[in-house]
Amino acid sequence: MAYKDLREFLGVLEKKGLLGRVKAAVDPSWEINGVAKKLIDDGGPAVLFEKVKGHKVPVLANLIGTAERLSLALELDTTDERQVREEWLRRIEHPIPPRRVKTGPCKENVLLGDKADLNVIFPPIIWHKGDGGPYIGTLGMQVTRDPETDCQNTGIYRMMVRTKNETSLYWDPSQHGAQHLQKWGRLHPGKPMPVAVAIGTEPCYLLAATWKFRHPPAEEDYAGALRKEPEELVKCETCDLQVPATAEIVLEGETYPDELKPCGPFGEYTGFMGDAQMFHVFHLKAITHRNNPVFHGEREGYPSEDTFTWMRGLEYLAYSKLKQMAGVIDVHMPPESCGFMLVVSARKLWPGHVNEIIHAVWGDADLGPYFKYVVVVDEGINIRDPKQVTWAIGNNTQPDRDILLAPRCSTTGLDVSQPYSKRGWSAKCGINATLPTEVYQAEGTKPPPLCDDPDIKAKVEAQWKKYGI
Ligand SMILES: Cc1cc2nc3c(=O)[nH]c(=O)nc-3n(C[C@H](O)[C@H](O)[C@H](O)COP(=O)(O)O)c2cc1C
Ligand SMILES: [Mn+2]
Repeated sequence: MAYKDLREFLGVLEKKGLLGRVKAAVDPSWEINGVAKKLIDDGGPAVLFEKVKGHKVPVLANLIGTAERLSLALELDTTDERQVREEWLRRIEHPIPPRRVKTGPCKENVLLGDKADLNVIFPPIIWHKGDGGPYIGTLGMQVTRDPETDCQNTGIYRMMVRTKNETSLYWDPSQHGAQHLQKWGRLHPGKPMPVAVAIGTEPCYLLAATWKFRHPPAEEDYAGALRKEPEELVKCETCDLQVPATAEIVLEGETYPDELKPCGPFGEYTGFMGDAQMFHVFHLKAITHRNNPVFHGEREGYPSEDTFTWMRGLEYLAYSKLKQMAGVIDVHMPPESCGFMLVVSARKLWPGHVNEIIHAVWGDADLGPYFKYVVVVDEGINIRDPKQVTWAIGNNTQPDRDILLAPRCSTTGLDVSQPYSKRGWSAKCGINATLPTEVYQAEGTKPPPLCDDPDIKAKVEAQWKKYGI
Protein backbone atom coordinates (compact mmCIF):
# COMPACT_ATOMS: atom_id res chain seq x y z
CA MET A 1 0.00 0.00 0.00
CA ALA A 2 1.38 3.37 -1.00
CA TYR A 3 2.17 5.96 1.68
CA LYS A 4 -0.86 8.21 1.86
CA ASP A 5 1.14 11.23 2.98
CA LEU A 6 4.49 12.44 4.26
CA ARG A 7 3.50 11.66 7.85
CA GLU A 8 2.91 7.99 7.13
CA PHE A 9 6.35 7.75 5.49
CA LEU A 10 7.92 9.48 8.51
CA GLY A 11 6.19 6.94 10.77
CA VAL A 12 7.81 4.08 8.84
CA LEU A 13 11.23 5.74 9.01
CA GLU A 14 10.85 6.32 12.74
CA LYS A 15 9.99 2.65 13.39
CA LYS A 16 13.14 1.65 11.53
CA GLY A 17 15.30 4.12 13.48
CA LEU A 18 15.81 6.25 10.36
CA LEU A 19 14.28 9.47 11.69
CA GLY A 20 15.93 11.62 14.35
CA ARG A 21 13.88 14.10 16.37
CA VAL A 22 15.78 17.15 17.58
CA LYS A 23 13.99 18.48 20.63
CA ALA A 24 16.56 21.17 21.48
CA ALA A 25 15.74 24.60 20.04
CA VAL A 26 17.84 25.29 16.93
CA ASP A 27 18.82 28.60 15.34
CA PRO A 28 17.48 28.76 11.75
CA SER A 29 20.26 31.14 10.70
CA TRP A 30 23.02 28.48 10.90
CA GLU A 31 22.21 25.45 13.01
CA ILE A 32 19.82 23.66 10.63
CA ASN A 33 22.46 24.03 7.91
CA GLY A 34 25.19 22.61 10.17
CA VAL A 35 23.21 19.62 11.43
CA ALA A 36 21.89 18.75 7.96
CA LYS A 37 25.44 18.86 6.56
CA LYS A 38 26.79 16.56 9.25
CA LEU A 39 23.94 14.11 8.74
CA ILE A 40 24.49 13.87 5.00
CA ASP A 41 28.27 13.52 5.45
CA ASP A 42 27.77 10.70 7.97
CA GLY A 43 24.94 8.88 6.12
CA GLY A 44 22.72 9.79 9.07
CA PRO A 45 18.95 9.69 9.48
CA ALA A 46 16.23 12.05 8.31
CA VAL A 47 15.76 14.78 10.89
CA LEU A 48 12.79 16.62 12.33
CA PHE A 49 13.72 19.85 14.12
CA GLU A 50 10.80 20.14 16.48
CA LYS A 51 11.68 23.56 17.85
CA VAL A 52 13.04 26.30 15.65
CA LYS A 53 14.00 29.40 17.65
CA GLY A 54 11.45 32.17 17.20
CA HIS A 55 9.08 30.03 15.15
CA LYS A 56 6.30 27.54 15.67
CA VAL A 57 6.54 25.33 12.55
CA PRO A 58 8.87 22.28 12.76
CA VAL A 59 11.36 21.57 9.97
CA LEU A 60 12.03 18.27 8.24
CA ALA A 61 15.35 17.80 6.43
CA ASN A 62 17.57 15.05 4.99
CA LEU A 63 14.48 12.97 4.15
CA ILE A 64 15.90 11.00 1.18
CA GLY A 65 19.56 11.24 2.20
CA THR A 66 20.61 7.61 1.74
CA ALA A 67 20.10 4.81 -0.79
CA GLU A 68 18.11 2.95 1.88
CA ARG A 69 15.59 5.78 2.26
CA LEU A 70 15.30 6.19 -1.52
CA SER A 71 14.46 2.50 -1.70
CA LEU A 72 11.95 2.80 1.17
CA ALA A 73 10.30 5.76 -0.56
CA LEU A 74 9.55 3.34 -3.39
CA GLU A 75 8.59 0.60 -0.89
CA LEU A 76 11.49 -1.59 -2.00
CA ASP A 77 13.73 -3.58 0.29
CA THR A 78 16.93 -3.47 -1.72
CA THR A 79 19.66 -0.86 -1.91
CA ASP A 80 21.16 -2.43 -5.03
CA GLU A 81 21.37 0.62 -7.29
CA ARG A 82 20.66 -1.32 -10.44
CA GLN A 83 17.62 -3.10 -9.04
CA VAL A 84 16.12 0.19 -7.85
CA ARG A 85 16.77 1.70 -11.28
CA GLU A 86 15.17 -1.22 -13.12
CA GLU A 87 12.09 -1.04 -10.91
CA TRP A 88 11.82 2.74 -11.36
CA LEU A 89 11.98 2.42 -15.14
CA ARG A 90 9.50 -0.46 -15.14
CA ARG A 91 6.99 1.48 -13.06
CA ILE A 92 7.09 4.72 -15.04
CA GLU A 93 6.16 2.85 -18.19
CA HIS A 94 2.62 2.68 -16.80
CA PRO A 95 1.49 6.14 -15.65
CA ILE A 96 -1.58 6.10 -13.38
CA PRO A 97 -3.92 9.11 -13.71
CA PRO A 98 -4.63 10.99 -10.48
CA ARG A 99 -7.91 10.83 -8.58
CA ARG A 100 -9.60 14.21 -8.18
CA VAL A 101 -11.04 14.71 -4.69
CA LYS A 102 -13.26 17.55 -3.41
CA THR A 103 -11.16 18.39 -0.39
CA GLY A 104 -8.31 17.05 1.70
CA PRO A 105 -6.07 17.68 4.71
CA CYS A 106 -4.20 20.49 2.92
CA LYS A 107 -7.44 22.53 3.21
CA GLU A 108 -7.64 22.29 7.01
CA ASN A 109 -6.52 25.92 7.12
CA VAL A 110 -7.26 28.34 4.29
CA LEU A 111 -5.60 31.76 4.40
CA LEU A 112 -6.59 34.10 1.61
CA GLY A 113 -5.28 37.49 0.53
CA ASP A 114 -3.76 39.52 3.38
CA LYS A 115 -4.14 36.62 5.81
CA ALA A 116 -1.55 34.68 3.84
CA ASP A 117 1.84 35.54 5.34
CA LEU A 118 4.98 33.63 4.39
CA ASN A 119 6.75 34.67 7.58
CA VAL A 120 4.11 32.98 9.71
CA ILE A 121 4.25 29.65 7.93
CA PHE A 122 8.00 29.38 7.13
CA PRO A 123 10.88 29.37 9.57
CA PRO A 124 13.49 31.78 8.12
CA ILE A 125 16.11 29.15 7.35
CA ILE A 126 19.50 30.14 5.96
CA TRP A 127 20.48 26.86 4.34
CA HIS A 128 24.07 27.99 3.61
CA LYS A 129 26.16 30.80 5.07
CA GLY A 130 26.07 33.59 2.51
CA ASP A 131 22.60 32.80 1.06
CA GLY A 132 20.81 35.97 0.01
CA GLY A 133 17.87 35.19 2.31
CA PRO A 134 15.68 32.38 3.61
CA TYR A 135 14.71 29.85 0.94
CA ILE A 136 11.33 28.08 0.94
CA GLY A 137 11.98 25.89 -2.02
CA THR A 138 14.58 23.99 -1.88
CA LEU A 139 11.87 21.35 -1.82
CA GLY A 140 8.85 23.38 -2.90
CA MET A 141 7.19 21.70 -5.88
CA GLN A 142 5.86 24.21 -8.38
CA VAL A 143 2.73 23.25 -10.27
CA THR A 144 1.87 25.02 -13.53
CA ARG A 145 -0.31 24.24 -16.52
CA ASP A 146 0.81 24.16 -20.15
CA PRO A 147 -1.26 26.96 -21.77
CA GLU A 148 -1.33 25.02 -25.06
CA THR A 149 -1.90 21.38 -24.05
CA ASP A 150 -3.55 21.94 -20.63
CA CYS A 151 -1.22 19.32 -19.13
CA GLN A 152 0.02 20.17 -15.66
CA ASN A 153 3.71 20.14 -14.71
CA THR A 154 5.46 19.83 -11.38
CA GLY A 155 9.14 20.65 -10.88
CA ILE A 156 11.31 21.72 -7.96
CA TYR A 157 12.52 25.28 -8.38
CA ARG A 158 13.98 27.43 -5.64
CA MET A 159 12.15 30.34 -4.00
CA MET A 160 13.79 33.01 -1.87
CA VAL A 161 11.51 34.90 0.50
CA ARG A 162 11.49 38.61 -0.37
CA THR A 163 8.49 39.94 1.59
CA LYS A 164 5.52 38.44 3.45
CA ASN A 165 3.83 37.74 0.11
CA GLU A 166 6.58 37.71 -2.49
CA THR A 167 9.39 35.31 -3.35
CA SER A 168 11.81 34.91 -6.20
CA LEU A 169 11.33 31.87 -8.41
CA TYR A 170 14.25 30.42 -10.32
CA TRP A 171 13.49 27.93 -13.01
CA ASP A 172 16.19 27.36 -15.54
CA PRO A 173 14.91 28.26 -19.06
CA SER A 174 15.10 24.55 -19.99
CA GLN A 175 12.65 23.58 -17.22
CA HIS A 176 9.04 22.84 -18.02
CA GLY A 177 7.68 25.48 -15.63
CA ALA A 178 9.78 28.15 -17.38
CA GLN A 179 8.57 26.92 -20.77
CA HIS A 180 4.96 27.24 -19.59
CA LEU A 181 5.60 30.84 -18.57
CA GLN A 182 7.20 31.60 -21.92
CA LYS A 183 4.16 30.20 -23.78
CA TRP A 184 1.83 32.01 -21.38
CA GLY A 185 3.55 35.33 -22.15
CA ARG A 186 2.95 34.78 -25.84
CA LEU A 187 -0.71 33.79 -25.44
CA HIS A 188 -1.72 36.16 -22.61
CA PRO A 189 0.58 39.20 -22.84
CA GLY A 190 0.76 41.31 -19.68
CA LYS A 191 -1.22 38.84 -17.59
CA PRO A 192 0.17 36.78 -14.70
CA MET A 193 0.30 32.95 -14.86
CA PRO A 194 -1.07 30.92 -11.93
CA VAL A 195 1.56 28.94 -10.01
CA ALA A 196 0.94 26.65 -7.03
CA VAL A 197 3.58 25.24 -4.72
CA ALA A 198 3.18 21.99 -2.79
CA ILE A 199 5.44 21.37 0.19
CA GLY A 200 5.67 18.15 2.20
CA THR A 201 4.05 15.39 0.14
CA GLU A 202 4.26 11.61 0.04
CA PRO A 203 7.71 10.74 -1.31
CA CYS A 204 6.81 9.51 -4.83
CA TYR A 205 5.30 12.86 -5.78
CA LEU A 206 8.53 14.49 -4.63
CA LEU A 207 10.66 12.06 -6.64
CA ALA A 208 8.51 12.56 -9.74
CA ALA A 209 9.02 16.33 -9.41
CA THR A 210 12.79 15.85 -9.76
CA TRP A 211 12.59 13.89 -13.06
CA LYS A 212 12.63 15.23 -16.60
CA PHE A 213 9.53 13.47 -18.01
CA ARG A 214 8.00 13.78 -21.45
CA HIS A 215 4.51 15.30 -21.23
CA PRO A 216 1.66 14.49 -21.34
CA PRO A 217 0.91 12.87 -18.96
CA ALA A 218 1.84 15.02 -15.96
CA GLU A 219 4.19 14.33 -13.04
CA GLU A 220 1.18 13.33 -10.91
CA ASP A 221 0.50 10.45 -13.33
CA TYR A 222 4.14 9.33 -13.02
CA ALA A 223 3.97 9.72 -9.23
CA GLY A 224 0.95 7.38 -9.41
CA ALA A 225 3.11 4.95 -11.43
CA LEU A 226 5.91 5.10 -8.87
CA ARG A 227 3.60 4.50 -5.88
CA LYS A 228 1.39 2.10 -7.86
CA GLU A 229 -1.76 3.95 -6.79
CA PRO A 230 -3.38 7.16 -8.03
CA GLU A 231 -2.21 10.38 -6.45
CA GLU A 232 -5.13 12.31 -4.86
CA LEU A 233 -5.35 15.86 -6.10
CA VAL A 234 -7.48 18.77 -4.97
CA LYS A 235 -8.22 22.08 -6.72
CA CYS A 236 -6.56 25.27 -5.56
CA GLU A 237 -8.69 28.05 -3.96
CA THR A 238 -7.65 30.83 -6.32
CA CYS A 239 -7.06 29.04 -9.63
CA ASP A 240 -7.74 25.72 -11.34
CA LEU A 241 -4.38 24.09 -10.62
CA GLN A 242 -4.53 20.70 -8.90
CA VAL A 243 -2.23 19.89 -5.99
CA PRO A 244 -1.71 16.83 -3.74
CA ALA A 245 -4.58 16.72 -1.24
CA THR A 246 -2.36 15.58 1.63
CA ALA A 247 0.40 18.18 1.17
CA GLU A 248 1.54 19.81 4.40
CA ILE A 249 1.50 23.31 2.91
CA VAL A 250 0.27 24.74 -0.40
CA LEU A 251 1.08 28.22 -1.70
CA GLU A 252 -1.07 29.72 -4.42
CA GLY A 253 0.03 32.69 -6.45
CA GLU A 254 1.04 34.05 -9.81
CA THR A 255 4.05 35.07 -11.85
CA TYR A 256 4.47 37.66 -14.62
CA PRO A 257 6.52 36.62 -17.66
CA ASP A 258 8.38 39.94 -17.82
CA GLU A 259 8.96 40.66 -14.13
CA LEU A 260 12.48 39.88 -12.87
CA LYS A 261 14.07 40.78 -9.53
CA PRO A 262 17.38 39.89 -7.89
CA CYS A 263 17.57 36.54 -6.09
CA GLY A 264 20.45 34.80 -4.29
CA PRO A 265 23.25 34.14 -3.76
CA PHE A 266 22.50 30.51 -2.91
CA GLY A 267 24.62 27.46 -2.03
CA GLU A 268 24.55 25.15 -5.05
CA TYR A 269 24.62 21.38 -5.50
CA THR A 270 28.18 21.72 -6.82
CA GLY A 271 29.36 22.79 -3.36
CA PHE A 272 30.03 26.39 -4.47
CA MET A 273 28.07 29.56 -3.78
CA GLY A 274 26.05 30.72 -6.76
CA ASP A 275 25.81 34.44 -7.44
CA ALA A 276 22.77 36.70 -7.17
CA GLN A 277 20.86 36.86 -10.43
CA MET A 278 17.65 38.29 -11.86
CA PHE A 279 14.86 35.73 -11.60
CA HIS A 280 11.09 35.59 -11.88
CA VAL A 281 8.87 36.66 -8.98
CA PHE A 282 6.11 34.68 -7.24
CA HIS A 283 3.23 36.78 -5.84
CA LEU A 284 1.38 34.97 -3.08
CA LYS A 285 -2.43 34.96 -3.11
CA ALA A 286 -3.26 32.20 -0.64
CA ILE A 287 -1.77 29.65 1.74
CA THR A 288 -3.58 26.45 2.67
CA HIS A 289 -2.09 24.03 5.16
CA ARG A 290 -2.71 21.05 7.39
CA ASN A 291 -3.15 21.42 11.12
CA ASN A 292 0.30 21.47 12.78
CA PRO A 293 2.09 21.56 9.42
CA VAL A 294 5.64 20.36 8.92
CA PHE A 295 7.93 22.40 6.68
CA HIS A 296 10.03 20.17 4.45
CA GLY A 297 13.26 21.62 3.08
CA GLU A 298 16.72 20.64 2.02
CA ARG A 299 20.24 21.95 2.40
CA GLU A 300 21.80 21.98 -1.03
CA GLY A 301 25.58 22.14 -1.41
CA TYR A 302 27.76 19.10 -1.98
CA PRO A 303 27.19 16.44 -0.84
CA SER A 304 23.46 16.68 -0.31
CA GLU A 305 20.25 14.71 -0.65
CA ASP A 306 20.40 15.52 -4.36
CA THR A 307 22.64 12.47 -4.78
CA PHE A 308 19.61 10.29 -4.11
CA THR A 309 16.95 12.34 -5.88
CA TRP A 310 17.55 14.21 -9.11
CA MET A 311 21.10 12.91 -9.64
CA ARG A 312 19.92 9.32 -9.46
CA GLY A 313 17.10 10.37 -11.76
CA LEU A 314 19.59 11.84 -14.23
CA GLU A 315 21.48 8.57 -14.30
CA TYR A 316 18.23 6.62 -14.80
CA LEU A 317 17.31 8.94 -17.66
CA ALA A 318 20.74 8.52 -19.29
CA TYR A 319 20.44 4.75 -18.90
CA SER A 320 16.92 4.59 -20.33
CA LYS A 321 18.00 6.54 -23.42
CA LEU A 322 21.45 5.01 -24.03
CA LYS A 323 20.48 1.39 -23.47
CA GLN A 324 18.52 1.68 -26.71
CA MET A 325 21.87 1.94 -28.55
CA ALA A 326 23.49 -1.27 -29.72
CA GLY A 327 26.43 -2.27 -27.55
CA VAL A 328 25.60 -0.12 -24.48
CA ILE A 329 25.45 -2.27 -21.37
CA ASP A 330 25.23 0.10 -18.42
CA VAL A 331 25.82 3.72 -17.42
CA HIS A 332 26.80 5.32 -14.13
CA MET A 333 26.98 8.90 -13.02
CA PRO A 334 29.52 9.14 -10.19
CA PRO A 335 27.64 11.41 -7.73
CA GLU A 336 30.87 13.16 -6.74
CA SER A 337 31.09 14.51 -10.30
CA CYS A 338 27.96 16.56 -9.45
CA GLY A 339 26.28 15.60 -12.70
CA PHE A 340 29.25 16.48 -14.92
CA MET A 341 30.51 12.96 -15.71
CA LEU A 342 28.92 9.87 -17.22
CA VAL A 343 30.71 6.52 -17.37
CA VAL A 344 29.40 4.09 -19.98
CA SER A 345 30.05 0.37 -20.15
CA ALA A 346 29.94 -0.83 -23.75
CA ARG A 347 30.77 -3.68 -26.06
CA LYS A 348 32.43 -2.14 -29.12
CA LEU A 349 30.72 -3.37 -32.26
CA TRP A 350 32.34 -1.44 -35.14
CA PRO A 351 35.08 1.13 -35.73
CA GLY A 352 33.98 4.54 -34.47
CA HIS A 353 31.21 3.04 -32.33
CA VAL A 354 32.51 4.56 -29.09
CA ASN A 355 32.50 8.07 -30.54
CA GLU A 356 28.91 7.54 -31.67
CA ILE A 357 27.94 6.72 -28.08
CA ILE A 358 29.71 9.83 -26.80
CA HIS A 359 28.02 12.05 -29.39
CA ALA A 360 24.63 10.50 -28.56
CA VAL A 361 24.98 11.80 -24.98
CA TRP A 362 25.87 15.32 -26.07
CA GLY A 363 23.24 15.35 -28.80
CA ASP A 364 20.41 14.63 -26.39
CA ALA A 365 18.69 17.81 -25.17
CA ASP A 366 18.05 16.37 -21.67
CA LEU A 367 21.51 14.85 -21.13
CA GLY A 368 23.87 16.99 -23.22
CA PRO A 369 23.91 20.08 -21.03
CA TYR A 370 24.95 18.04 -17.98
CA PHE A 371 27.69 15.65 -19.03
CA LYS A 372 30.91 17.56 -19.63
CA TYR A 373 32.86 14.28 -19.51
CA VAL A 374 31.75 10.99 -21.05
CA VAL A 375 34.04 8.04 -20.38
CA VAL A 376 33.44 4.77 -22.24
CA VAL A 377 34.97 1.55 -20.91
CA ASP A 378 34.82 -2.12 -21.91
CA GLU A 379 32.13 -4.31 -20.37
CA GLY A 380 34.59 -6.07 -17.99
CA ILE A 381 35.24 -2.82 -16.09
CA ASN A 382 33.05 -2.12 -13.06
CA ILE A 383 31.80 1.39 -13.81
CA ARG A 384 30.82 1.89 -10.14
CA ASP A 385 34.42 1.35 -9.02
CA PRO A 386 36.48 4.51 -9.60
CA LYS A 387 39.71 2.49 -9.26
CA GLN A 388 38.81 0.29 -12.21
CA VAL A 389 37.70 3.25 -14.33
CA THR A 390 40.95 5.09 -13.58
CA TRP A 391 42.90 1.92 -14.44
CA ALA A 392 41.17 1.79 -17.81
CA ILE A 393 41.79 5.47 -18.59
CA GLY A 394 45.43 5.29 -17.49
CA ASN A 395 46.26 2.14 -19.44
CA ASN A 396 44.09 2.09 -22.54
CA THR A 397 44.20 5.65 -23.82
CA GLN A 398 46.44 7.72 -26.03
CA PRO A 399 45.44 11.33 -25.42
CA ASP A 400 45.78 12.43 -29.05
CA ARG A 401 43.81 9.43 -30.31
CA ASP A 402 41.21 8.67 -27.65
CA ILE A 403 40.12 12.05 -26.39
CA LEU A 404 37.31 13.69 -28.28
CA LEU A 405 36.77 17.42 -27.75
CA ALA A 406 33.59 19.22 -28.73
CA PRO A 407 33.81 23.02 -28.40
CA ARG A 408 31.00 25.51 -27.74
CA CYS A 409 28.33 23.25 -26.28
CA SER A 410 25.91 24.17 -23.50
CA THR A 411 26.19 23.56 -19.76
CA THR A 412 24.41 24.55 -16.60
CA GLY A 413 24.96 28.16 -15.57
CA LEU A 414 26.18 26.76 -12.24
CA ASP A 415 29.37 25.31 -13.75
CA VAL A 416 32.12 27.22 -11.91
CA SER A 417 34.78 26.10 -14.39
CA GLN A 418 33.71 29.12 -16.44
CA PRO A 419 34.00 32.74 -15.31
CA TYR A 420 30.68 34.57 -15.09
CA SER A 421 31.02 36.12 -18.58
CA LYS A 422 31.13 32.62 -20.15
CA ARG A 423 28.56 30.81 -18.04
CA GLY A 424 26.25 28.51 -19.97
CA TRP A 425 28.94 27.60 -22.51
CA SER A 426 31.22 24.59 -22.22
CA ALA A 427 33.50 22.39 -24.24
CA LYS A 428 32.89 18.67 -23.84
CA CYS A 429 35.38 15.85 -23.49
CA GLY A 430 34.83 12.23 -24.43
CA ILE A 431 37.35 9.60 -23.34
CA ASN A 432 37.46 6.31 -25.17
CA ALA A 433 39.01 4.17 -22.43
CA THR A 434 38.26 0.84 -24.10
CA LEU A 435 41.17 -1.43 -24.95
CA PRO A 436 42.27 -0.27 -28.45
CA THR A 437 41.68 -3.64 -30.13
CA GLU A 438 41.00 -2.08 -33.53
CA VAL A 439 44.37 -0.28 -33.53
CA TYR A 440 46.21 -3.54 -32.92
CA GLN A 441 44.01 -5.27 -35.48
CA ALA A 442 44.99 -2.71 -38.12
CA GLU A 443 48.63 -3.69 -37.74
CA GLY A 444 47.80 -7.42 -37.65
CA THR A 445 48.42 -7.99 -33.94
CA LYS A 446 46.37 -8.37 -30.76
CA PRO A 447 46.54 -6.37 -27.51
CA PRO A 448 48.31 -8.28 -24.73
CA PRO A 449 46.04 -10.39 -22.52
CA LEU A 450 45.60 -9.64 -18.80
CA CYS A 451 48.24 -11.32 -16.66
CA ASP A 452 45.85 -12.51 -13.94
CA ASP A 453 43.62 -15.44 -14.83
CA PRO A 454 40.10 -15.30 -13.34
CA ASP A 455 39.97 -19.13 -13.30
CA ILE A 456 43.02 -19.34 -11.05
CA LYS A 457 41.60 -16.62 -8.80
CA ALA A 458 38.33 -18.54 -8.42
CA LYS A 459 40.12 -21.85 -7.72
CA VAL A 460 42.29 -20.30 -5.03
CA GLU A 461 39.34 -18.57 -3.40
CA ALA A 462 37.35 -21.80 -3.36
CA GLN A 463 40.02 -23.63 -1.37
CA TRP A 464 41.40 -20.66 0.59
CA LYS A 465 41.21 -22.47 3.95
CA LYS A 466 43.81 -24.94 2.73
CA TYR A 467 46.53 -22.28 2.83
CA GLY A 468 46.03 -21.49 6.51
CA ILE A 469 46.82 -17.79 6.01
C1 LIG B 1 16.42 19.96 -4.10
C2 LIG B 1 16.34 20.34 -5.53
C3 LIG B 1 16.44 21.68 -5.89
C4 LIG B 1 16.33 22.08 -7.22
N1 LIG B 1 16.39 23.40 -7.52
C5 LIG B 1 16.20 23.82 -8.78
C6 LIG B 1 16.14 25.21 -9.07
O1 LIG B 1 16.26 26.06 -8.20
N2 LIG B 1 15.93 25.58 -10.37
C7 LIG B 1 15.80 24.66 -11.36
O2 LIG B 1 15.62 25.05 -12.51
N3 LIG B 1 15.87 23.32 -11.12
C8 LIG B 1 16.06 22.88 -9.84
N4 LIG B 1 16.09 21.54 -9.56
C9 LIG B 1 16.03 20.56 -10.67
C10 LIG B 1 14.63 20.33 -11.19
O3 LIG B 1 13.73 20.14 -10.15
C11 LIG B 1 14.58 19.13 -12.12
O4 LIG B 1 15.42 19.41 -13.22
C12 LIG B 1 13.18 18.78 -12.62
O5 LIG B 1 13.27 17.84 -13.67
C13 LIG B 1 12.43 19.99 -13.10
O6 LIG B 1 11.11 19.63 -13.46
P1 LIG B 1 10.67 19.69 -14.99
O7 LIG B 1 11.48 18.62 -15.67
O8 LIG B 1 9.22 19.35 -14.96
O9 LIG B 1 10.99 21.05 -15.47
C14 LIG B 1 16.17 21.12 -8.23
C15 LIG B 1 16.06 19.77 -7.89
C16 LIG B 1 16.13 19.38 -6.55
C17 LIG B 1 15.98 17.93 -6.20
MN1 LIG C 1 8.02 18.09 -16.24
